[in-house]
Amino acid sequence: MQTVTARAHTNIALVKYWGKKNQELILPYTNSLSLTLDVFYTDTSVQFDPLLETDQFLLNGENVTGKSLIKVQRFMDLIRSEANIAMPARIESTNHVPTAAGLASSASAFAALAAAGSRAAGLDLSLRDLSRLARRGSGSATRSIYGGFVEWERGDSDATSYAVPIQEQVDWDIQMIAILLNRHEKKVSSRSEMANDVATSPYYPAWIENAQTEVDTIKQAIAARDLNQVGQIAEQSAMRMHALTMSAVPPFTYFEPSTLQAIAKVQELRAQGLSCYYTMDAGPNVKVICSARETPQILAGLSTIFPKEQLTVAKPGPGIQYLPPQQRSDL
Ligand code: 2P0
Repeated sequence: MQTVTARAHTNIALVKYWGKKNQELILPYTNSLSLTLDVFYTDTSVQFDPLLETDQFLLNGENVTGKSLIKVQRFMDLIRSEANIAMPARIESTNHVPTAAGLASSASAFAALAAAGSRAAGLDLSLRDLSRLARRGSGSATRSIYGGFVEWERGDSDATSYAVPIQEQVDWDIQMIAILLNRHEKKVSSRSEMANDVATSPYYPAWIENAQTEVDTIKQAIAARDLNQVGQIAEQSAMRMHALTMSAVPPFTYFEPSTLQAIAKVQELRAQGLSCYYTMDAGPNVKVICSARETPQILAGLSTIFPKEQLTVAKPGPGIQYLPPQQRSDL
């Protein structure tokens, strides 16, 4: 059967997804809203092959086994069942995202696998159905099907939980600076930590209650192209999410000392009149929301404490793309 290659870009949530009401279907308690980025992406090729005994998965040229392979095989089972085929597949992924360092590699990984896998199996899914399929691999992947600003509507069933584009072509000045503080694989997965926070944080009901207001307000701010309002809500949502980890049993934080240093620097630059805001995901790394116009000054400020190699500028990026095999970046 034919080999299909897809590219998906990662996304950073401005209003975070944190907690599932259905673990199996990955249905979240709340809506979330993200910005897809241009520089972090995954290329994935899938070919179904009746001669294989089992699914094979190569990530960055290395054979993947164990839990990660099982997660991918289960996802491929969803595709096989929908396409009514039984053949194993050969899957090759190249990640242009620091894996598991809090830069949401699972978002681009499962979005790319959903797109390449479904098409290689002969399915021709709509973007909405691709988003629903990607969701079954990883919640944040739901949003990586689209470019620009994207909302994940939580829905209440497999059929009604999917992403919708809010502003695919971002025609105003907003971007991010990713501060890479730690490349190492995180010790506590977002999947297990968010489940524990739902179960044990006394603040979880308040998280659910506030989320919709944040989504509604940030959508107005995006429509008004108001960077300061977008940034304020993003900071609020990030800090509330991290407050859930700190208020769980046992208490936990993804923050490292350098995370707090970065936050303090962003606050200092803002006090100097620059429009910059921070957000953190399930890891210590900090992403700074700012304009391209002020990025040189913000980079200069950040580089007083972080080496330039740790600072990556990312612009709004596109949705899912299919690539001819020769366009794969690693070939
Ligand atoms: C988000 N994160 O909205 C939130 C904010 C990290 C912090 O979605 O269990 O890998 O696969 O659904 O999507 C990261 O968690 O978790 C995430 P699963 P996922 O981007």
